[in-house]
Amino acid sequence: MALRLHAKSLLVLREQCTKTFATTSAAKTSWWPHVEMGPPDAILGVTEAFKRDTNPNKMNLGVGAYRDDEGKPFVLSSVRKAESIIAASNVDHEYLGITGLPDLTKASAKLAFGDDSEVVSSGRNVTVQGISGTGSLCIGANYLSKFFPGNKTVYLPKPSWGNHTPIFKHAGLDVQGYRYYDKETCGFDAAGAMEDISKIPEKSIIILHACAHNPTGVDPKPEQWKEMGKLIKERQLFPFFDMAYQGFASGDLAKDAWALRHFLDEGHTVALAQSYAKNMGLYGQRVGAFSLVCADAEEAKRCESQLKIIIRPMYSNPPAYGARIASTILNTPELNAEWKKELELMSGRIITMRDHLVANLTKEGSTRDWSHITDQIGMFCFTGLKPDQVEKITKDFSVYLTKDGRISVAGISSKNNAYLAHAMHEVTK
Ligand code: PLA
Repeated sequence: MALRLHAKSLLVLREQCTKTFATTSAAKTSWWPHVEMGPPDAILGVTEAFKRDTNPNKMNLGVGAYRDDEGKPFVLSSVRKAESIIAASNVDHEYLGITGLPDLTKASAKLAFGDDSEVVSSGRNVTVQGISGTGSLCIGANYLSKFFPGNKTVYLPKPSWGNHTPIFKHAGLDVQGYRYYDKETCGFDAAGAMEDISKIPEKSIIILHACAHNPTGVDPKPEQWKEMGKLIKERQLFPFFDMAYQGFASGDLAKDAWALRHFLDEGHTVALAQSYAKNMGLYGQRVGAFSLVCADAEEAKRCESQLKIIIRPMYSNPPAYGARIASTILNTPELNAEWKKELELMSGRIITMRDHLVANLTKEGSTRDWSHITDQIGMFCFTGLKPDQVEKITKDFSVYLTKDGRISVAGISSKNNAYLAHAMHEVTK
């Protein structure tokens, strides 16, 4: 059946091509008559629509990009200072090695696993620079596709970041899910998650959001992480942590890495994707890292050699500038201290915006329970707005968010918080 269909579509394609090539000699050759218009991206497409809107009150709560309280993009002062240091140091523009800037990858491993981590001191990790979080996930996905010895299926929390599915599918892995979010409580569905995880076929891959789960803003509590860790061990699953928001959830880098470090303490060997987009505000610089924690240093060396073979044909070697900024901040004590304060400032402003939003909704006279807005953590809030309410709030108030009802709290300011509350109340009352 599938074969017949395939043969039929090939026939149509051949007819279309013949038509194209049979046109007058002056006509441009078309190779792509069969290429259909694709849908806009679920997250970045929201920004495109926002840009087209002329309403002066418009709000972009789609993509997770931090704004200051004036609603402006925010460049960290630690980043500015790192840039001055780099400018003054007269660096050249030679290629980095395939695995990136060593000062960055070493510091990234310590940032994730801890300064006194046994993993780092024993050399059990291989850490390579990646093109931000997405590119680091892609390196991991391609590595697993090629070398994972078990069931090449990735289990994602339901829901997960929208780009996870295509990243793993494009690498040739199967994608399935496990229960995670409870719509009734707007919280973690612990019982559902544990039940589903306990049924995942042995030796599969499980994706865990290290902190500040996207899109729900709902993280398991330490006790629940411990239970998940045990189950994952029992099922012999391979945990792949996506840590795109370290420091952005609680403002504390170590606290946000707790779950990952707990898994390591329990003897799990894991994969990890890190991003400096959010916590250093280096969105467009595309700085990140991919790590594999192995059984020993010798295994790590072998895996590193294969990661290089995967990276080389994709983009040869990673970009240097953003890597130098992140590395300078991580490796210069004064800048590091300043960065930590700025993380507290950013995560603190987000928490304040959550509090104000709930207060403003109450002022509007909303009688709904909005406590999940303050219970959830990190950049995003899963508001519970239904697709028709999302459509209405965008159409009537120029408030842009993703269809699943997720808002980037980092995009709200003191100035437009009340406007958002008003709009949310109008579409939900
Ligand atoms: N992993 C998760 C869970 C993410 O939310 C994001 C970004 C990434 C990885 C990758 O980010 P990076 O490649 O920029 O480092 N999610 C954003 C942006 C903030 C996006 O969709 O690209 C979001 O709005 O969901």
